[in-house]
Amino acid sequence: MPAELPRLRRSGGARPRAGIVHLGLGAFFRAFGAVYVEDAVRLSGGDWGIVGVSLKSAGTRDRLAPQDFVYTTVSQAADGAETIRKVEILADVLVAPEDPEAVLARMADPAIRIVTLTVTEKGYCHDPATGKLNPDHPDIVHDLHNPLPRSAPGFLVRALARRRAAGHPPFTVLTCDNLPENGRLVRGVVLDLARRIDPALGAWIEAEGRFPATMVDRITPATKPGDIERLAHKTGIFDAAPVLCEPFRQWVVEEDFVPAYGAGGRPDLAAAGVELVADVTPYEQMKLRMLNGTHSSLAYLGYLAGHETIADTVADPAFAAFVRRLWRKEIMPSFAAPEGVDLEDYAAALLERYSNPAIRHRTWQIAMDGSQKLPQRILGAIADNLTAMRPSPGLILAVAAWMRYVGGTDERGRPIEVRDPLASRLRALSDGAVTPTEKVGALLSVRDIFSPELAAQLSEPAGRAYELLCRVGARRAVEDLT
Ligand code: CS2
Repeated sequence: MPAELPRLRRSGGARPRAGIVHLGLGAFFRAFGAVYVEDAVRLSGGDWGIVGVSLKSAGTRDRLAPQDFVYTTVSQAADGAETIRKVEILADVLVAPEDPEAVLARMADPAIRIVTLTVTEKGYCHDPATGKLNPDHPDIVHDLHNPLPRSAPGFLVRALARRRAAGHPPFTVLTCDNLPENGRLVRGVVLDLARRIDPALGAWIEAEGRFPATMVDRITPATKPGDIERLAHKTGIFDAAPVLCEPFRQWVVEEDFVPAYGAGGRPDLAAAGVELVADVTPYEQMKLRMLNGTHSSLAYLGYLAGHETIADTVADPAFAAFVRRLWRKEIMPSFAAPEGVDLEDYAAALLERYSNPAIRHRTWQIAMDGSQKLPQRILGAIADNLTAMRPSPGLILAVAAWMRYVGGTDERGRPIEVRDPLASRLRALSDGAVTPTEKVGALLSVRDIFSPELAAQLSEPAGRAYELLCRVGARRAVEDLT
């Protein structure tokens, strides 16, 4: 820390009174949900301070505590303009592995009416291919028999059990992760775990609990040490935990909160620009396929082609043409757009967002956890195209690029640091096979990702795409397709 600079601090007064517990206090939620909630409180009031919970490490808490849990967001426009904002909505930060009891006690407090989550895809301990709880997940096995949990589903279930025992209504569970039908998914996982612990608890959650679906969108690259220093020099104040983000943001939320609290059950999200709708599915499908589907495609192919960020990748004309083709020919025809949304406009806006040179969003960062992301981002569109007899050569090339990527060696023979809960299994399958066809066959046999039907249909075209990637490299393969 530049020792001479003063530390960021609260503008004055006490911390806000908490109404929300948030599980998974990463950069995304701090640039997104926290900002919306703070806007809603500024405009309409209410006790909606947020208690952030880190489920793994103490790093975020340790950086935020000396500045009273205040931090800055830096929104970076394409022309280089930056909007710096101080966010003061965090009421506290807890670290679950240090003190799970404190987390449960907070979640059981009736002042908490909403629990929001950004625990990433793998945090739901589900099977990505089916969306159902994985009862063999080590954290779930632990949480089934221990009242002090480790997993996000475990904390939700054990906290809801305490509220039921105390005669309080449940909190609304508001998931903000990029999962298909995310509300339904988290509800299914919670009910399954609750029933295994106590069927009566499961029945109570089923009757009283609410799990609205959401569509969340704001590109938030990881903060690097250089960003922290640059901001300190620019503002003259040291913030150890700033978050960088793009100017764009969109939050669509299903209007389905725990009724017992009436109008006091949520902040005035509409005032803050949140779209409250009866059915989020069309928005969610649009965002997962149009944005996240092309993000992942560009991440694997771009990484293999030697591009460091998404902006670098789409600055390459071959990739810009490729992503336009993906949208128009393979993704847009695969789903029904939300009413009133023009998908051509949506795609054009996405390409502009990707091209923002101020946002250094690494292909490597987006490539993480592909086993948890592929089904909802890419495989769903391929499956729907297959049903409609529409070819998906670009999406299949992206799947083949993921297969190359998890093989762990890039096109120049250098090792790739693959981060994925299935990384070692995927690596072993790839290493254990010899020819491209055998490697593709081995990876398609992973049932956590590919259904047997899809695997059978992908085997031949993905084998060819993989072989092409090995022969001509990712950039040429992308160019050839367009
Ligand atoms: C990205 C997303 O890291 C990733 O996998 O695709 O985090 C993406 O930036 C956000 O969903 C944008 O809203």
